[in-house]
Amino acid sequence: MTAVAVVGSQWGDEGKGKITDFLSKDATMAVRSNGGNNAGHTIEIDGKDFKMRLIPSGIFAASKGAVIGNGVVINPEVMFEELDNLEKNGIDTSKLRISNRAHIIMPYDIKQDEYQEEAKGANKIGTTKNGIGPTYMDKASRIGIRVCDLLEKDTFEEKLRANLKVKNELFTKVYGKPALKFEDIFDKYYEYGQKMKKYVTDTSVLVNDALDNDEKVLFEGAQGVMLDIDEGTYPFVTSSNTISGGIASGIGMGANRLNTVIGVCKAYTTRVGAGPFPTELLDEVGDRIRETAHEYGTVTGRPRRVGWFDSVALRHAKRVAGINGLSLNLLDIFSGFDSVKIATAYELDGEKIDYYPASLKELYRCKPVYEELPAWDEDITQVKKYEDLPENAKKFLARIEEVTGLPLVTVSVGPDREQTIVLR
Ligand code: 2SA
Ligand code: MG
Repeated sequence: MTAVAVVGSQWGDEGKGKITDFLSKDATMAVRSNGGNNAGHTIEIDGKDFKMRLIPSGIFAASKGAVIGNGVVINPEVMFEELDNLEKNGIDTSKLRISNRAHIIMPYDIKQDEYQEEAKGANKIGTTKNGIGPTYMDKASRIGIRVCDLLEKDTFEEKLRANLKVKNELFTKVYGKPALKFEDIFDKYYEYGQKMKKYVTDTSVLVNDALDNDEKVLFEGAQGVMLDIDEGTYPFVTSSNTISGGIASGIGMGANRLNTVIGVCKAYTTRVGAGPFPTELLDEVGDRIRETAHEYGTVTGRPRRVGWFDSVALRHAKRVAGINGLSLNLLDIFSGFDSVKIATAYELDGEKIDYYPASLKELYRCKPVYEELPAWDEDITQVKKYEDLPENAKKFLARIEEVTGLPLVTVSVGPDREQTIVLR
């Protein structure tokens, strides 16, 4: 397999870092193609934790390059912080490559994210407030500032002046907030561009060349399919395509390039921020999962919403993202539970359905149809082989494969690299 993609198959935070780390060992290139610093996972290297938000985590292993593709939105400040931290710890960052077509998250985008959310009141999306949405808005309205623009002083000046006029009008007149000053942004961001220069190239050429040479390229998805701008629970989604189709456009390659799309999921489901969540548990079972698995945001510490495994959502994710293998995390959480549930269908207005409705109103009326399976008492955190799992754990996994129609590739029984059962 030369082109392998890892995508979140739920609402993000599925633990993509672990399988990514696992697969990057024999990849020559690691690529990010969507999102920005709204993503993030922690990678442990030689006993040190590295929080990766923007730079592909394959920077540690991929021999030929870690690529930030054109579909990514870049906050230069965050990127250089990340780079500095890596360098301070002796990690070689010279292999980083940044697309000249990627868009820059500007200070006004971060402000706009904040003001928009504030103005929504009770209807907040619950964004990460990193300016992701407004930057993709700028891109779609064709006023975005790309990496290549940052490198041309006159182009950058012209675009920044024009954009500030529009944004400041919005900030002062609609939101009643202060205007941003050209002088506070221009030099700083031009400097970022100069610092960035040595990494900048046409990354589409790099990635396509690697694939032409039959090298193994790992595509690192951010967020999850259910947060996809087109196929997720719109408008409670992020602003990029998190499905595998987003990889083709986010890197500049053919959609026929990908061989394998691994969907990462948990043995249950979580969601951060607002929006429909049919299998959500608002009871002590949900609290128990949250506490046992420590389901709190890594950056904000926000408690994550928790629910049972939802095969309706997962089958939707499988279809829209072309997932052909499943990597399941956190199976160990259910040790000591009496039983576990899997949603196999929904009931909508008294009728059983097996598709994921587009209408939010319908989604809010959906009641999951559950199948209940007995759990197990044994601690499974030291299990290395599938055969050694308790019978009920095996039955649970077999049922997940049946209801999703997907083969399990790995099952994780703990956070450590070694606590991974490889099935295929
Ligand atoms: P935004 O900031 O515009 O993207 O927010 C829009 C919605 O998307 C949700 N969102 C997320 N939810 C869970 N995890 C996220 N990122 C993971 C992390 C990384 C990952 O650990 O930070 O899994 O790739 C993420 N990013 C955005 C957000 O809560 C809003 O509901
Ligand atoms: Mg996370």
